[in-house]
Amino acid sequence: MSLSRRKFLKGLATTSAASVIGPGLLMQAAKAATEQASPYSTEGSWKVSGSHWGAFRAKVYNGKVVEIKPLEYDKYPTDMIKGIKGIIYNPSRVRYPVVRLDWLRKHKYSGETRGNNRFVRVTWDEALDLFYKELERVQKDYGPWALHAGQTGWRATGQFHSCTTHMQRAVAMHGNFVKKVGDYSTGAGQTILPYVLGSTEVYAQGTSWPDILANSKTIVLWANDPLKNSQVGWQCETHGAYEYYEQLKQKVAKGEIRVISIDPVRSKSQNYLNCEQIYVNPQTDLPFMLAIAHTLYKEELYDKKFLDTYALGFDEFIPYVLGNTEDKQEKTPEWAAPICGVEPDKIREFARLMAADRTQLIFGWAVQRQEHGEQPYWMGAVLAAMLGQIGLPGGGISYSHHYSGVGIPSSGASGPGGFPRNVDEGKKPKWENDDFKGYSNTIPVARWVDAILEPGKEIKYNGSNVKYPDIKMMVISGCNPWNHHQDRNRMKTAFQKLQTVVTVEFAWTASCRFSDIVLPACSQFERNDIDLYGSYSVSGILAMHKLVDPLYQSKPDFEIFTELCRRFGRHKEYTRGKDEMEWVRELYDGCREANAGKFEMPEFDTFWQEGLVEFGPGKPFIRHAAFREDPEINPLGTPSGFIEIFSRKIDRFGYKYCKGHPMWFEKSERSHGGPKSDKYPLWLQSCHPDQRLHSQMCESEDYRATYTVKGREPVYISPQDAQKRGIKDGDLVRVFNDRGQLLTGAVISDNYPQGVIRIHEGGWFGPLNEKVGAIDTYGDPNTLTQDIGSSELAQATSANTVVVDIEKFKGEAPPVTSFGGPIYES
Ligand SMILES: Nc1nc2c(c(=O)[nH]1)N[C@H]1C(S)=C(S)[C@@H](COP(=O)(O)OP(=O)(O)OC[C@H]3O[C@@H](n4cnc5c(=O)[nH]c(N)nc54)[C@H](O)[C@@H]3O)O[C@H]1N2
Ligand SMILES: Nc1nc2c(c(=O)[nH]1)N[C@H]1C(S)=C(S)[C@@H](COP(=O)(O)OP(=O)(O)OC[C@H]3O[C@@H](n4cnc5c(=O)[nH]c(N)nc54)[C@H](O)[C@@H]3O)O[C@H]1N2
Ligand SMILES: [Mo]
Repeated sequence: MSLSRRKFLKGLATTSAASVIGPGLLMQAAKAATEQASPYSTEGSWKVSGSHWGAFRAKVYNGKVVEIKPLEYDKYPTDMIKGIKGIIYNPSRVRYPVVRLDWLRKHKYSGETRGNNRFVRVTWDEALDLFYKELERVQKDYGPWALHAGQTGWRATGQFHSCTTHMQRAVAMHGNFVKKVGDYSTGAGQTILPYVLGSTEVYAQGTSWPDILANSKTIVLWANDPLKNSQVGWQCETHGAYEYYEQLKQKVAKGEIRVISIDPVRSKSQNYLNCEQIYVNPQTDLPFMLAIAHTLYKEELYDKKFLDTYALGFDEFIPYVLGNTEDKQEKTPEWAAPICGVEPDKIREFARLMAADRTQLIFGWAVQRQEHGEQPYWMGAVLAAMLGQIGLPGGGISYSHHYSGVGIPSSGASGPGGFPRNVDEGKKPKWENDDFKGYSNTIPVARWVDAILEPGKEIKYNGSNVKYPDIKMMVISGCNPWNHHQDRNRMKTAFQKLQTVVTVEFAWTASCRFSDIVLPACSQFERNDIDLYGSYSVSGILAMHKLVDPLYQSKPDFEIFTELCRRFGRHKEYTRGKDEMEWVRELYDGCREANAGKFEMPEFDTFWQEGLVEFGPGKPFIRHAAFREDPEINPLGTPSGFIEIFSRKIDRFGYKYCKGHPMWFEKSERSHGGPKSDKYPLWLQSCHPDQRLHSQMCESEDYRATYTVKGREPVYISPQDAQKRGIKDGDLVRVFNDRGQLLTGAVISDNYPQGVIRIHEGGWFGPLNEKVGAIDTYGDPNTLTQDIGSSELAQATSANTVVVDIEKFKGEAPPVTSFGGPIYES
């Protein structure tokens, strides 16, 4: 035990008042165990840091990270910890500032060759001068409407270095730009639910797991795979939810709780919990749900009193269920069965089961990442209202329990603040022009490629109109648009129209390939930072020690943007005169102050040495309980204050695909007998990867090798579909539709039903060349997905509305082009 630690603990014993919860630093026993096991005695030093994948100790020897171990606090570390070292050391690192050859040497921005991956090395000063010159030119020749710096994404953890924040502050100090609203995760859900339940729900703390485990008799995992998706967190993940999954598994085994997974696929969670599944055809949850409502209504299993007290619009909705509206179609189980693939009796049985006792519905997000994705979320709330258990422990509805530790009780402590994203108060950008010339200054996040292709076009969005700005330049940081957006060939066409793309990255992703200026950021492991430990649990504050110096010519985003701001004399304002460690210290001290009297925190230096301050166990919480207790005093944030089964507001928008109450709309593409399935019989789901965070860690070579097939991303396929096409496990296959084609390696698995294949999102796009239509050599599912809005309401991504076919690849396979960085030209 270090001297300072001993002193600190001693001090604590004498000073801490009874009402004050003492800080838990790293548990002593656990720490002693690691000390014995090796860390502190062997050569090299051990440092604490954290990531989306969890907190860890890294052994640094001779300036190199040689070993990474999960922090002892983390009882359920993810396997992905093994991939972290490879994020630092891999051939795809962005090493030097580079500029695209044709953009630099030819005229008119050479959009036609953007993506050919040919780059020229330049000095930092040359690169930053060019970047600055382009910002100036765009503001001067056009205006703020021509610059899009608004795409955001999963960046790295760390409150100070959060790179999108750095980019957006620096660019905003220079001039205004086009921003985005919403995100790819929950675009449809977060737009519809405020009308229905009064908040986005998707990012809300949910009912505590202990209350669910103690009270639920049935848990419905609706399109939800928490075991897979809780491995990562928005901030450093504690993996505390896995303790509850373990308890749930035991309760399932003992028959105390029934868990039912509503999913076309046998998920990782289902396999782990050994629970039941109701198989539904992809994208047909609505007919299934309407038939459940029909059963609840006809069999009088619904809670009339709850609906009367807490909800509005049931009377306007139920005629649709009964077939007394325009479509004259009664939504019986017999009607639903051929569409959704669930037998009528099974639908009735499930409706009765949910109504019989305490039932907790827990939705995942993929089901709203599809065309008309607003509907299943709205309909989920309607079913929960009919069951009448909203606001009860272990009952009602959740849309967030698979995300970043939602459901782990929150400590109630305050987390640290961050680096400011905006121009300081009272200050104006260098270019003050905020005239967007009639274009919208904010666009729905997933519609930016539309904007590039059709500037000036007007679309409907959430009760208003959006007029697409004429984007000429993009600045990208902390996200990988060539991962997150849909329809690569359409993106290629759009990018040919852009004049300038600047990307700040440490990994040479496809977004770098399709850029003109690429600036090498260092990774999070090459700088000091501070993070909240547990996004929702607020379990503690974590130090993120710099492990090694920035590799090659890379720099922290903070330094890059300080240097950009220096070019227009605003660097001091940008940094506020503080360096990295001064910022980290200030964020810690601010947090310490905010928690004073409630959660005692040690001095910064002690914290920094120890690595973690724990806040102790959290307090239980029941979602919607206050509303249930008194809906007059604690109304929901909906226009009426009640649950809106019918929304007058949405009804008045007059939209075609989002009307006054939830409805079933056929999709533009659907497997299992739906549109286009005769040509392309397979549904492609692009779920979130089990062994990555989106595209992050795909560059990690040894770890990637643990799941690739013949060096390509796996495609999961049912034995029946494989057999029909003569595909064997491990074969190289081509997946294709009218939008594109890609190569992947087949993994045959009976977790998948006929007609369903999966390629995880985040596989690095590896086009054979920059031309529209070229095959993707690695397996990025967005080569095949559709780029359409969910509806006029949310205009969200519809990544899961796509059909494809697959065949065994014959002939000589092209090499994978995704990795290894640019081709350097002189
Ligand atoms: N088909 C399909 N598409 C999808 C989805 C799907 O389900 N299916 N899911 C969607 C969803 S929900 C999401 S959230 C998005 C995710 O899309 P993104 O958030 O765009 O994906 P990431 O791979 O996390 O991209 C983050 C990038 O930031 C870089 N980065 C990390 N740290 C730093 C840093 O400190 N400095 C700098 N300069 N760069 C850094 C990483 O190297 C990485 O390239 O994808 C969406 N796209
Ligand atoms: N390991 C890991 N975890 C992550 C992430 C990651 O990249 N890796 N990303 C994080 C982020 S940013 C997000 S947004 C979340 C994403 O969280 P989600 O969007 O909930 O996750 P997915 O894995 O895409 O899908 C969950 C389940 O939905 C099912 N499903 C898909 N379509 C349908 C349908 O039409 N009907 C029904 N009933 N089921 C369907 C799938 O088969 C799958 O089992 O995950 C987070 N967690
Ligand atoms: Mo997401």
